[in-house]
Amino acid sequence: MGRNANAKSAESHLTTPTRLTGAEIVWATLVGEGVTTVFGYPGGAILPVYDALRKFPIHHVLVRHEQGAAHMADGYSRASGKVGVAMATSGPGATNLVTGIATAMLDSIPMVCITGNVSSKVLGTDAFQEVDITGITLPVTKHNFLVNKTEDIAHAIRYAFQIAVSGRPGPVLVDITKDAQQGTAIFDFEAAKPRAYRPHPMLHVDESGLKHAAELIKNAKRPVILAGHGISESGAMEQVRTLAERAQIPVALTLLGLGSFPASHALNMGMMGMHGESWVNTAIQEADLLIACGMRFDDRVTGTPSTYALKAKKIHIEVDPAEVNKNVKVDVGLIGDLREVLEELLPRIAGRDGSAWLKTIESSKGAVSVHDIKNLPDSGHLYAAHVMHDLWRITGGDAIVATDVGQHQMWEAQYFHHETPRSLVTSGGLGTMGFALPAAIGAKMACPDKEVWVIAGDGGFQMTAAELSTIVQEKLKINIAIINNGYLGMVRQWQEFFYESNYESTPLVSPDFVKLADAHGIAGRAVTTRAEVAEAVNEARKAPGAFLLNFMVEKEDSVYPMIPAGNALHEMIRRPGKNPLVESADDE
Ligand SMILES: Cc1ncc(C[n+]2csc(CCOP(=O)(O)OP(=O)(O)O)c2C)c(N)n1
Repeated sequence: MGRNANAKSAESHLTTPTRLTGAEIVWATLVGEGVTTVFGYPGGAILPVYDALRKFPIHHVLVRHEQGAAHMADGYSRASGKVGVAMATSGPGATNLVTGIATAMLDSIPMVCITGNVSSKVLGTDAFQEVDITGITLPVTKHNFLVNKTEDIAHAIRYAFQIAVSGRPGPVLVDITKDAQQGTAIFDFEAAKPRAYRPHPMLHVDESGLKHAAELIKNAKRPVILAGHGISESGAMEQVRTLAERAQIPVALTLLGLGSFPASHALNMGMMGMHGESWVNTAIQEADLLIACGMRFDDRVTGTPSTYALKAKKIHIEVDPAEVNKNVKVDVGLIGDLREVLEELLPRIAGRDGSAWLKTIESSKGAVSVHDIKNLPDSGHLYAAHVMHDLWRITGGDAIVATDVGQHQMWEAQYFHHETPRSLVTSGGLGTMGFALPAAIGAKMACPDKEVWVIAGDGGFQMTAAELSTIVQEKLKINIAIINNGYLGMVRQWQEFFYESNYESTPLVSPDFVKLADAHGIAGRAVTTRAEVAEAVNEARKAPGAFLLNFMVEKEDSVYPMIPAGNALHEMIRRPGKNPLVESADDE
């Protein structure tokens, strides 16, 4: 990411010190930071700010629930690399942001949230719609501010932007009392610049570590690069690719790493972890060296840490020192911006012959196609994998896909092949249902020329479906694919595997989603067979406005492979093995 990618030379930017109200200072500072779009919802404690908006060249997107505003700001950031901005009033407006803030925090998304609060003279008195939002969000923000003086507003907002993008990115909240919004002060954008912010005093590339890492890479026989979200966040795509190609090292990706190394590249093995492919996890377990790039050894990726990659030395390149040796002990920790560290490391890496190891990995793909649902003959049933495959094929992969959380999210990761960074917008760390629809709105606002798809389950879609109105109000061309299996699918799958198929509270009654779309003025259709999928996808793409497809998929299909939580990476459950030439999907 180009850090501070919001920065622009805005003519509208106030360059001479001017007396403004606090509310005006909020917008003037945002304009100065290059913000053009804010997602929010008004209310009494932020009304002075909303009243002042008409004087500033910022587009405000009125959401239907503040959670939507936070996810939109998050999706805006994930798709563009810019800082997303969300706004809400005090009390319930502010608390409604919390899930979205936590979602951004867990995935290191730079975001600034601005909330109004009650006047400073009644702060702490349980005044109407008062909550201690800085207290509430303390554990889920990178930093937050309570501002109760007009003259502090510009500095707090500028500081918030700087913190959001520095080091490991994350969300920052600025809570501004109503009296601070109503007072006046001299606005001086330049003077409000925060002092240099150093995310961590240890943030430099360590010479002996670089030497040690280069030595390990030179001597490795079975190395694997673990590619994480830090690659796109630091803009290190080129550097990772050079490392992989020069030293002929295969690459395994985390969910949030997908797209940061091209899916079609010969060295790309695919996704690792709980629903990663068997050869990827086997390669990690057999590796003698792991080079972890901007990832944090999440438990969905490692399985039980005590069984994880025991034969491998480990190099961890990571911007946040707290992540190094947190979940997995490493041999070399290189702390710093991934792109900068790799630029220092690459001159020390010579060409290597990796052919024997690559051949071993290739041969372990052997029987895998037998387990691939895509290879079963058309039995008349519609499987989510087919939908993902067709969506990928028809769009040529050239779309931003925002997924929700659940089975469909994993099928998307398995069957929609991402070539470019920022093309998959998904909640990895927190796993937030309801994320997809608002995040897609943010992504479309950030990248209006891109084709944008929502892929959501019937459960998660209902959590934020009210944002369909926002799509219509903003006249956005967004395509929506609901993977409708009549269940909270991923939970049902866990019940099937680990709770004797006791489907407690997972069968789901839903509205007719096509009618729901219609009620909002959005066209749509239901799809029940595999044969219809391509035609329906094309119809959606050609439609002038938003379009909703309700894919009625096989109700009790499961995501395979699966490594049960607490197991080692090589202890996986496979799709029951079948010979696709003689057995049909009816036998499932
Ligand atoms: C806000 C929230 N509540 C609960 C969960 C737990 N959860 C994870 S996946 C899932 C089921 C999702 O069902 P659906 O949206 O229909 O998608 P599917 O798995 O069927 O593709 C649930 C309930 C969650 N991740 N987020």
